[in-house]
Amino acid sequence: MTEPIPQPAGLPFVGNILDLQDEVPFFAIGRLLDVYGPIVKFNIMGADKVVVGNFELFDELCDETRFYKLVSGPLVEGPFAPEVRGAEGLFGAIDERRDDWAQAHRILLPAFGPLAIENMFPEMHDIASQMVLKWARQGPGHRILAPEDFSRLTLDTIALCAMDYRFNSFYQEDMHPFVKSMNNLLTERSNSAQLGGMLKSLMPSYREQLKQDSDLQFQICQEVVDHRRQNPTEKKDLMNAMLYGKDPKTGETMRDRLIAVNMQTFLIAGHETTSGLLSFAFLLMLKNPKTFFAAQQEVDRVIGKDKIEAKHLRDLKYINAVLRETLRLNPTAPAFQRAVRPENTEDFVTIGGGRYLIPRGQSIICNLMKIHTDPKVWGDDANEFIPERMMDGKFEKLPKNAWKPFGTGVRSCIGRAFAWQEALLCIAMILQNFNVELADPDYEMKIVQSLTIKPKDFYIKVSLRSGIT
Ligand code: MNH
Repeated sequence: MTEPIPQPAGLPFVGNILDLQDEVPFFAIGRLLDVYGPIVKFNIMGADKVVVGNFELFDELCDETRFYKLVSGPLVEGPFAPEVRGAEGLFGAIDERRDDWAQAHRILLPAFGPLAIENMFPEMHDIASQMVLKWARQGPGHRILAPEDFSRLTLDTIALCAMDYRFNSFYQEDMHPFVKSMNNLLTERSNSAQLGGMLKSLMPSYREQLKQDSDLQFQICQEVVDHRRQNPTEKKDLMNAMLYGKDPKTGETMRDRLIAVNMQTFLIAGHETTSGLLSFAFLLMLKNPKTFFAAQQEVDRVIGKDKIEAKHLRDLKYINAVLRETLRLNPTAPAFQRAVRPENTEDFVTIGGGRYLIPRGQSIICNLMKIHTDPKVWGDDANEFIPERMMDGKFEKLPKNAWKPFGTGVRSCIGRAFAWQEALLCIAMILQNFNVELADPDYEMKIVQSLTIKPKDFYIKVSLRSGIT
């Protein structure tokens, strides 16, 4: 009744590593799905990986009664093992049964709620204004490397909103050491599936570098925690929520090490993904100029020349749809893992109507780009950028698990409302102030992957529409 999961023939010891060579490791997996079908298995250095790439199988894996998020691999091994780090952050926690995850989740959920996020609006506005001023001063001839300035924006925003810390990235040519170490860390960790990366990862000097990068970030976060302990404020930011928030279940507060690890998590998870979203949104709009003008007209209609306020954002229906459609085609966190729930003690379960056997403890990688472009859900124009399909009640009518760029279940993104407000505000402010064009009119999208994806060498030029608003 069951059938084997298709797997390309591999080599002894290294397994299928040669099938996975690509500048973008993620695309190599996409190619395997194109060749072998909606589910494929491969082996890297003795570890089996299963990848799923259509809606039907994914829908089944989203069932929280049967599957859950289980983290395995380099993210929780070696220097990143929880015992070594002394605390588990929300994102990387091995599973939802871990005490650190459960405590931080209960304390932080309200701190990321709608009201708390709206209170962060003035700080988000502050940082977005810095970017707009910089662009205005640079003038219309200047080539702006969009992903870089969007990274400045999202890093400065999360640091200001989460811990009242100013990186002041718009006043610096070079990216902050935190960003450099983070980029190293993310790229190198995802490259460890590559042949070169794999060989490198066997070298002690290289592992030492990874650890140093991570330690540097942790240290910066620890210093900010210490600083706040010594200089308390009334501010309702995430730092105070973590320092003083009591777990509703146990009445306990978070320990400093756990606070620092989660701060590091927010700085990483909260900045790359959102900056990628902004980059892809502009790229897709500029490649489909009608959508750019529709978005700009919406800003003119809803906000005009007024100062942007939180209440305006609700009425930006078209830009809202632009963001949804952007994350459908380019989910900036392009994959996540599901595994059989530990409550299930069977050695194997089946998926796909009994077709495929999945062993207990096996992580299944969900390839969002493939799932989000399944023609059975999205039709023959699944690969086209059409924001209209995400508005006027159509989004709500989609199958429940058709659009999942923020993950699923209890482990889904805690920062979703934060990212959304930040992205809407940033796009609105840019469109209100500038006309935007591709600096290289023939630019074709090239994607680079670290842990997230973003467009490579994507330059824009902007010219002021009138005075700055
Ligand atoms: Mn975020 C989890 C995508 C913005 C903090 N995020 C996830 C997951 C996805 C994701 C997917 C689930 C991963 C998994 O199942 O393994 N996140 C995004 C995207 C954006 C984003 C596409 C922006 C766009 N995330 C943010 C922001 C923050 C944040 C902003 C913080 C300020 N995300 C998290 C945290 C988790 C998470 C923390 C882990 C939640 C948990 O496991 O409890």
